[in-house]
Amino acid sequence: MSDQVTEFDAIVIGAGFSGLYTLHRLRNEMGLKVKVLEAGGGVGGTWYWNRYPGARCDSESFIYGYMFDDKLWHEWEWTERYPEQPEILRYLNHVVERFDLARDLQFNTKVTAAHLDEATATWTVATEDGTTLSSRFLITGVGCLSAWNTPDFPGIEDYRGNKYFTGLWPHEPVEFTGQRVGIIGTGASAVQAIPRIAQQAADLTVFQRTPNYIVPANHGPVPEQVAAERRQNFEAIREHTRNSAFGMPYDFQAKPLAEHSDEELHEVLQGRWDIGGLSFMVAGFHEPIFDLEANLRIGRWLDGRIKEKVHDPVTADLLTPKKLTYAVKRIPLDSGYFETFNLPHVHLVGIKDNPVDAITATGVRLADGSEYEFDSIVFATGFDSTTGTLNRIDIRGRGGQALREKWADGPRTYLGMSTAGFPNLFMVTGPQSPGVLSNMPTSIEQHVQFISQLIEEAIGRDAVVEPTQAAEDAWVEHNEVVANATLFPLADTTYTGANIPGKPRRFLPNLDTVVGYRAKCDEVATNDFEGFAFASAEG
Ligand code: N01
Repeated sequence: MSDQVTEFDAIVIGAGFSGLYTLHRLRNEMGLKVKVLEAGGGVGGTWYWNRYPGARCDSESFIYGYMFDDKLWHEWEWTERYPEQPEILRYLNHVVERFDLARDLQFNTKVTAAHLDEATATWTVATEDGTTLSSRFLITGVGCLSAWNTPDFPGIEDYRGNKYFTGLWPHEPVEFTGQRVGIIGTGASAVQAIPRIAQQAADLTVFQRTPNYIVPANHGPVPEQVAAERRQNFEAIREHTRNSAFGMPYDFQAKPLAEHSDEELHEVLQGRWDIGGLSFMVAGFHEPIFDLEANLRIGRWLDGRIKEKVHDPVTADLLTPKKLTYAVKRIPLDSGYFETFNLPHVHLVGIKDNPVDAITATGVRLADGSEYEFDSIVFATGFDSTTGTLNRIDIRGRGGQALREKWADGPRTYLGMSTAGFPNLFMVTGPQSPGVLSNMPTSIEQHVQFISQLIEEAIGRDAVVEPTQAAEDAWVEHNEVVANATLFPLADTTYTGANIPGKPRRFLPNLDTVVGYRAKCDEVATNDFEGFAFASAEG
């Protein structure tokens, strides 16, 4: 330990998309001494842990990657329309090699605390193995979906069968052949996993709390002609992606929804349905985000698709959302999800009004006393999204204030990248930035570029930098105003924190859109980093 370097210009927490690009930017381009600390045994962040069957990204592969380096984008060939989890890891390892990042990545190192020493304006970072390191700047690249949500089901520890968590899947292959399997949760992860598990299991029971609208992925190889056109149009695609609503190169329909007859609407929606993917929404209509009747109109059309796919009317009805859902809840992408419920060995159990009472030694018991026996249970119960991972680290700023205490009633940030009282601390895709409501690599690149500009400015002024209280207050209020102009806050979702018992109900992502948020950040940078205070590093 003694001859190891422990003092850095910058420490980065996390070696996913955020951490890798931050390292490249700060070390390779700005010449800083940087260390990246990563809890996992390799790069990937959420992709390192989420290895469940069927795990792949719902953003299309041609936009799910870094765009800051033309050569990197051109030299990497994704094999299919959506990148599968193992391929994303191969891509990120290629990035590591390409930019010589490995020497400053430290794996199997879980950060437990980061405390500010105000006198020296340094951060002291503690890890689970008892090591401490220090740095002038601290950047969190912890991702929005890294704090697994394991519901507090009584008896979970006593279950004698195999337990799996989608967000913490074993590295070795998991075999369900011949087994009775139960799965709790029907979010985006479960929608990917269920058809694959059903192929192996002798009997599969799906416990559903809330049904969701789900759009076909239409996964498969990308035709060579399409790939060639994209290669030719890379610069236009990049511009479009960066200047779009959700970090995807699509635009909403120009003609208002209300001006469509039912026949015209059917034609547009069927066209988008046949193409598949998240573009169903982001190249569809924007009105359902703001207007309940418009939202329910799309919902009714989607109800019809569920009825077409699911043969048993009772099951189809159970799979059909009964309240505001479309667009305001993350749309999972489907590769045979609904059809899986037509298989005789697959059963759907609604648990909205009959919740899980306990996990027993042999399976699941519901509130009405009914019991189910399983060889394996899969918990696809999601994440304490956006704030969970940050709050699990004991981060303390000025006066020893804990970040989790400051955020006890919900996160307070400026631009989702900084928070008052925590100088020289920057968050990539933090709360109140577009985060999970955008194609992550697009947002990550923009954040890292902004943060590194700010760090450069602080170094140039020999200063510590943090947002003013006034700028933070205004940003928090602005986020609420923008969110409250939409239907998003009305739905019980991960965006509002409603999936985690006791979590304050706050709308977590910023809704200015990727292009609007980027414009705001650019304006801040142009106006001498308006809203940030630079103080002498001497204290
Ligand atoms: O988690 P979720 P996820 N009792 O929170 C249920 C990203 N992602 O891992 O809806 C019973 O969506 C819960 O029910 P309800 C994507 O951003 C990306 O599937 O809260 N059930 C829900 O059905 C996504 O948004 C990709 O009522 C309980 C499920 O568990 C995010 O990850 C792929 C329960 C959790 O669904 C999270 O998706 C997959 C309880 N106590 C995921 N607690 C790609 O792009 C929770 N549930 C690849």
